[in-house]
Amino acid sequence: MKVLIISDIHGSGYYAEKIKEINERENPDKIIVLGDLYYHGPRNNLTQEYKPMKVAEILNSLKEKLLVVKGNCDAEVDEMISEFEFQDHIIMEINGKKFYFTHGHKFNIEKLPDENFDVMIYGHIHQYFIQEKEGYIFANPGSISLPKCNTEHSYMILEENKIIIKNIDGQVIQEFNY
Ligand SMILES: [Mn+2]
Repeated sequence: MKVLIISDIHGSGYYAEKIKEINERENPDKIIVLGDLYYHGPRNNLTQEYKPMKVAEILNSLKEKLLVVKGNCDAEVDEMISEFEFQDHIIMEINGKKFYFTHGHKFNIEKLPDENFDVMIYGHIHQYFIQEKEGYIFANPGSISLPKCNTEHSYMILEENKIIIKNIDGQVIQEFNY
Protein backbone atom coordinates (compact mmCIF):
# COMPACT_ATOMS: atom_id res chain seq x y z
CA MET A 1 0.00 0.00 0.00
CA LYS A 2 1.19 3.49 -0.84
CA VAL A 3 0.10 6.30 1.48
CA LEU A 4 0.48 10.05 0.99
CA ILE A 5 0.61 12.13 4.17
CA ILE A 6 -0.04 15.86 4.22
CA SER A 7 -0.23 18.19 7.21
CA ASP A 8 -0.99 21.76 8.22
CA ILE A 9 -2.58 23.23 5.08
CA HIS A 10 -3.94 26.20 7.08
CA GLY A 11 -6.33 27.44 4.38
CA SER A 12 -3.88 27.84 1.51
CA GLY A 13 -5.65 27.52 -1.85
CA TYR A 14 -2.28 27.60 -3.58
CA TYR A 15 -0.91 24.59 -1.66
CA ALA A 16 -4.24 22.75 -1.82
CA GLU A 17 -3.77 22.90 -5.60
CA LYS A 18 -0.29 21.37 -5.03
CA ILE A 19 -1.92 18.48 -3.13
CA LYS A 20 -3.97 17.74 -6.26
CA GLU A 21 -0.77 17.69 -8.34
CA ILE A 22 1.05 15.51 -5.79
CA ASN A 23 -1.87 13.06 -5.79
CA GLU A 24 -1.70 12.81 -9.58
CA ARG A 25 2.08 12.35 -9.58
CA GLU A 26 2.32 9.88 -6.66
CA ASN A 27 -1.02 8.09 -7.21
CA PRO A 28 -1.33 6.84 -3.59
CA ASP A 29 -3.92 4.31 -2.38
CA LYS A 30 -4.74 6.52 0.61
CA ILE A 31 -4.21 10.15 1.60
CA ILE A 32 -3.97 10.99 5.30
CA VAL A 33 -4.24 14.65 6.37
CA LEU A 34 -2.88 15.30 9.87
CA GLY A 35 -5.03 18.30 10.78
CA ASP A 36 -5.07 22.11 10.63
CA LEU A 37 -6.93 22.22 7.33
CA TYR A 38 -8.69 25.56 6.92
CA TYR A 39 -7.61 28.25 9.42
CA HIS A 40 -4.33 30.04 9.82
CA GLY A 41 -4.59 30.23 13.63
CA PRO A 42 -3.67 33.25 15.79
CA ARG A 43 0.06 32.58 15.71
CA ASN A 44 0.47 32.17 11.94
CA ASN A 45 0.43 34.59 9.04
CA LEU A 46 -2.19 34.12 6.33
CA THR A 47 -1.08 31.38 3.96
CA GLN A 48 -0.59 31.87 0.21
CA GLU A 49 -3.96 32.43 -1.52
CA TYR A 50 -5.82 32.03 1.79
CA LYS A 51 -9.08 30.37 0.74
CA PRO A 52 -10.52 27.76 3.12
CA MET A 53 -13.44 26.95 0.78
CA LYS A 54 -11.04 26.08 -2.03
CA VAL A 55 -9.12 23.76 0.32
CA ALA A 56 -12.44 22.08 1.22
CA GLU A 57 -13.42 21.67 -2.45
CA ILE A 58 -10.08 20.05 -3.32
CA LEU A 59 -10.11 17.73 -0.29
CA ASN A 60 -13.76 16.82 -0.99
CA SER A 61 -12.76 15.85 -4.53
CA LEU A 62 -10.27 13.36 -2.99
CA LYS A 63 -12.69 11.98 -0.37
CA GLU A 64 -12.66 8.40 -1.75
CA LYS A 65 -9.10 7.92 -0.50
CA LEU A 66 -8.96 10.56 2.22
CA LEU A 67 -8.59 10.09 5.99
CA VAL A 68 -8.36 13.14 8.25
CA VAL A 69 -7.37 13.71 11.87
CA LYS A 70 -8.43 16.83 13.71
CA GLY A 71 -5.85 19.52 14.48
CA ASN A 72 -5.88 22.18 17.17
CA CYS A 73 -6.95 24.82 14.60
CA ASP A 74 -9.88 22.73 13.28
CA ALA A 75 -13.38 23.77 14.41
CA GLU A 76 -16.72 21.99 14.64
CA VAL A 77 -18.16 24.14 11.85
CA ASP A 78 -15.56 22.69 9.43
CA GLU A 79 -17.60 19.48 9.28
CA MET A 80 -20.33 21.44 7.44
CA ILE A 81 -18.11 22.10 4.42
CA SER A 82 -16.26 18.77 4.54
CA GLU A 83 -17.51 15.54 2.95
CA PHE A 84 -15.26 13.51 5.24
CA GLU A 85 -14.92 12.90 8.97
CA PHE A 86 -12.43 14.49 11.36
CA GLN A 87 -11.07 11.74 13.61
CA ASP A 88 -9.20 12.23 16.87
CA HIS A 89 -6.49 9.82 15.72
CA ILE A 90 -6.12 6.90 13.32
CA ILE A 91 -4.52 3.54 14.03
CA MET A 92 -3.77 1.55 10.90
CA GLU A 93 -1.60 -1.37 9.91
CA ILE A 94 0.43 -0.44 6.84
CA ASN A 95 2.94 -2.76 5.21
CA GLY A 96 3.29 -4.84 8.39
CA LYS A 97 3.69 -2.03 10.94
CA LYS A 98 1.17 -0.48 13.27
CA PHE A 99 0.92 3.24 12.61
CA TYR A 100 -0.55 5.84 14.96
CA PHE A 101 -1.56 9.06 13.18
CA THR A 102 -2.37 12.16 15.23
CA HIS A 103 -2.08 15.93 14.95
CA GLY A 104 0.69 16.15 17.56
CA HIS A 105 -0.56 18.70 20.09
CA LYS A 106 -1.76 15.94 22.47
CA PHE A 107 0.57 13.05 21.67
CA ASN A 108 4.05 13.23 20.16
CA ILE A 109 7.61 11.99 20.67
CA GLU A 110 7.59 13.39 24.23
CA LYS A 111 4.13 12.13 25.21
CA LEU A 112 2.94 8.68 24.16
CA PRO A 113 -0.68 7.50 24.00
CA ASP A 114 -1.86 4.34 25.83
CA GLU A 115 -2.41 2.44 22.59
CA ASN A 116 0.33 0.25 21.15
CA PHE A 117 2.08 1.27 17.96
CA ASP A 118 5.32 0.84 16.03
CA VAL A 119 5.38 4.17 14.20
CA MET A 120 3.83 7.50 15.24
CA ILE A 121 3.24 10.10 12.55
CA TYR A 122 2.19 13.62 13.50
CA GLY A 123 2.22 17.19 12.17
CA HIS A 124 1.64 20.35 14.21
CA ILE A 125 5.25 21.53 14.55
CA HIS A 126 5.61 22.39 10.81
CA GLN A 127 9.06 20.77 10.65
CA TYR A 128 9.76 17.38 9.12
CA PHE A 129 11.84 14.67 10.78
CA ILE A 130 12.21 10.89 11.04
CA GLN A 131 13.65 9.61 14.30
CA GLU A 132 13.99 6.36 16.24
CA LYS A 133 13.55 6.50 20.01
CA GLU A 134 13.20 3.72 22.58
CA GLY A 135 12.16 1.13 19.99
CA TYR A 136 9.57 3.35 18.31
CA ILE A 137 9.79 5.34 15.09
CA PHE A 138 8.50 8.92 15.07
CA ALA A 139 8.07 10.95 11.90
CA ASN A 140 6.61 14.26 10.81
CA PRO A 141 5.82 15.28 7.20
CA GLY A 142 6.33 18.99 7.92
CA SER A 143 3.81 21.52 6.62
CA ILE A 144 2.75 21.73 2.99
CA SER A 145 2.04 25.48 3.22
CA LEU A 146 3.68 26.97 6.34
CA PRO A 147 7.08 25.35 6.98
CA LYS A 148 8.95 26.72 9.98
CA CYS A 149 12.66 27.24 10.76
CA ASN A 150 13.78 27.40 7.11
CA THR A 151 12.50 23.93 6.23
CA GLU A 152 10.94 23.24 2.82
CA HIS A 153 7.26 22.89 1.88
CA SER A 154 6.92 19.13 2.23
CA TYR A 155 4.89 15.92 2.35
CA MET A 156 5.47 12.25 3.24
CA ILE A 157 5.12 8.94 1.41
CA LEU A 158 4.83 5.50 3.05
CA GLU A 159 5.66 2.75 0.60
CA GLU A 160 6.88 -0.84 1.14
CA ASN A 161 9.16 -0.50 4.19
CA LYS A 162 10.06 3.12 3.56
CA ILE A 163 9.17 6.46 5.11
CA ILE A 164 10.06 9.20 2.63
CA ILE A 165 9.89 12.97 3.10
CA LYS A 166 9.75 14.94 -0.15
CA ASN A 167 9.51 18.60 -1.05
CA ILE A 168 6.52 19.72 -3.10
CA ASP A 169 8.47 19.22 -6.34
CA GLY A 170 8.88 15.54 -5.43
CA GLN A 171 12.57 15.65 -4.51
CA VAL A 172 13.55 13.38 -1.62
CA ILE A 173 14.60 15.27 1.53
CA GLN A 174 14.91 12.30 3.89
CA GLU A 175 14.35 8.55 3.55
CA PHE A 176 14.17 5.86 6.24
CA ASN A 177 13.96 2.05 5.89
CA TYR A 178 12.46 0.00 8.69
MN1 LIG B 1 -0.52 23.84 12.34
